[in-house]
Amino acid sequence: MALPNKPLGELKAVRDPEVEEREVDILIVGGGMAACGTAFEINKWKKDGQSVLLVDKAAMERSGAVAQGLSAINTYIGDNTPDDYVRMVRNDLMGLVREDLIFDLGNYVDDSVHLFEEWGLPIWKKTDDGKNLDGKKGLKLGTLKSGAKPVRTGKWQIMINGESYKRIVAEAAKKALGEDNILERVFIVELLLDANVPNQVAGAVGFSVRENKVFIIKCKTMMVACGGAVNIYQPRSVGEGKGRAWYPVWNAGSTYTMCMKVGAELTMMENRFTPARFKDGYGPVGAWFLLFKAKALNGLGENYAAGDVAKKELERYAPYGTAAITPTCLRNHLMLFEMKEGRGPIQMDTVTALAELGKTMDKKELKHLESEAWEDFLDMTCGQANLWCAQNCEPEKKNSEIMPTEPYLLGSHSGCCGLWVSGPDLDWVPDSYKIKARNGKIYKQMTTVEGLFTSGDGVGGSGHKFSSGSHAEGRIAAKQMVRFAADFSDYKPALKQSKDELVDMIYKPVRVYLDNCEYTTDEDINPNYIKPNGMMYRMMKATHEYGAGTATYYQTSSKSLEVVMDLLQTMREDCEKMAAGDLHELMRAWEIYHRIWTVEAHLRHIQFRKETRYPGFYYQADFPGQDDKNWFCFVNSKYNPEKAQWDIFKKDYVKIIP
Ligand code: SFD
Ligand code: AMP
Repeated sequence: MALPNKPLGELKAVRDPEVEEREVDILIVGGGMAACGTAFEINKWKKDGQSVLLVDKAAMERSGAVAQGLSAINTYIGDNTPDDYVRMVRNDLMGLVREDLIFDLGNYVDDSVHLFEEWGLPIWKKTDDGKNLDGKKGLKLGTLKSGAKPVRTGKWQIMINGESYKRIVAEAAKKALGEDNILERVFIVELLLDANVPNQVAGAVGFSVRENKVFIIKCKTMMVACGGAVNIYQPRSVGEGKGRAWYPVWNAGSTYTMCMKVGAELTMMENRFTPARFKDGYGPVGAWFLLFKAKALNGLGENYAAGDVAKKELERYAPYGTAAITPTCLRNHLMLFEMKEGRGPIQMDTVTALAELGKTMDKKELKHLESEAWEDFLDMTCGQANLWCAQNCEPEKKNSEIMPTEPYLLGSHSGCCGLWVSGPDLDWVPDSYKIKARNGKIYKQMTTVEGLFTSGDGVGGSGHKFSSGSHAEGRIAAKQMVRFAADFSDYKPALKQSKDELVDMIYKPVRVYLDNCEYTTDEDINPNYIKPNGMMYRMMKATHEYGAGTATYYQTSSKSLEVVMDLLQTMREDCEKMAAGDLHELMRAWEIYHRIWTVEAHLRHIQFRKETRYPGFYYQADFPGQDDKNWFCFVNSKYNPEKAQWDIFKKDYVKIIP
């Protein structure tokens, strides 16, 4: 259960925290879309006596990427087919995806959307004469499940009134799992392997950000769904706006770092998402491009994406570039091309789009259309609406600038980095996509570490799941974990580390602080330690300048990668000297630690893949262009926790859907 909000100021950390030890059958780490899916589903399948615990670093009602709400559900199959869904994702991600995972998800995702509607999420509906009805008006046409038609923006996306989306989904999850089986405001720091059974996950350790307490939790099986990685690169925002980013600032790569540190195989960590967004406010562009049919204009007022220069540029990346829908990275590439040629900045032509739509509308409908434009931001990125106000921007009168943001790592949106997981145990799934546990059985979405599952942003090679797909994946994992815990009901988790060793590890930054803080007059500056804030600046500066950040128009080179790798190595060593005076700072310390490991994995993968697979997301100066002959394959990596060594290698891609 959530602890009440703290009084003013952060709670000072003490040298020796309380320790709470727990043991459950199934542990869910994270409380976002995927984890809510698991929490909702698991009770239906759970065997008698099986216990479940969910741990979220924040409060589930507003944690994770959907915290602010969303204005669209980007994956709803509806009248489309799962085969076609695979083709769309494959093309958008330049040919290399796990088709087994995507096809499987395509069969389940709509059920989650139907549940959201049943729980009270307003989904816009289309009338027979082609009008859009939102909110309560939309409800009158019935539910999607009963046959009502959604308002499609693109082929896959549907519009919602989603300011309270996360609250609705979290409420159902909490109700199903029971408040007593949920720990909020507990940050998980590390996963723990079993002392006796090789390569079996046995638990996790973390701490409360509301009281001086360490939690040591043993389990038979676990799902880690802590979202993607944000703020691993210097954001474009500066000063007091720095807390603003596109993806959720509190997702710090915990999924990737914690799983890789126990030896789980990663895949496609070179992939990143650099979204084109409304400049400075990070407002989404999807509704503008797809629903309002707006065009992007270059600095000369030209619709550059429809011009000959763009056509020629896209032909270089055939067959993806020449497909009916240009992949997301190549849409960015065209934008960057214009900017580098001196034809920036790029504008979203909101004025023409609204004027065109308004031609067939009466005054009242037009007013409603304008409010929809505002609501698109207010539902999910309200800072962008504030910025419009601050800039006296009325979208029907003034266009707004768009530009690619800093890079993010994620596996559920328009990116596909993450963990290598088992495909479903079906005859059409290649053996190389199946991971067998020690009993010879296959558990879908299990990583290469036994008993360790992931979903949402954690699953690699299968982007474009978005909020609905992440929830559905969480539900799939729930059934698999129940099976795993039942099949291994005799297994008794045993930890390698003692209670004291784990507390020493988690509270080390606090003790470094307490031992040294009185040495200087300003506690942030000290020869014996570095604060997490300082470490954040160090990391961001290094990745920004050498790791294909915005500083270099997303370009890196072999030499730059060598430099950044060296810098990151030193940072990892210096993390031993991080200091935290209060619980918030302790969380910051562990977040930056997770970020450094995650971004190192990202850059190691870029370094290994000697081509530029995703122009517009990043460029390798010494290896421009795609090299299908040598690199039409996955890149996977594995960290060996015993030897502290990385292994990075190619893995075959198998085309399943013609
Ligand atoms: O406009 C720890 N997303 C969109 N999805 C859609 O369907 N439609 C949209 O409109 C989407 N757009 C969008 C989206 C996200 C954001 C931020 C914006 C716009 C501005 C994407 C989805 O939101 C996303 O795909 C899913 O939420 C991914 O789900 P999941 O479960 O993989 O991640 P999460 O929801 O962020 O949850 C993470 C959880 O982990 C917790 N956590 N807990 C314990 N210990 C730790 N160490 C932890 N670290 C993290 C978090 O608190 C959270 O609960 S649009 O761009 O297209
Ligand atoms: P975004 O707001 O950019 O996150 O986009 C939301 C959804 O719309 C995602 O499924 C995108 O892939 C899709 N999308 C955004 N812009 C375009 C575009 N110009 N063409 C096709 N699909 C788009």
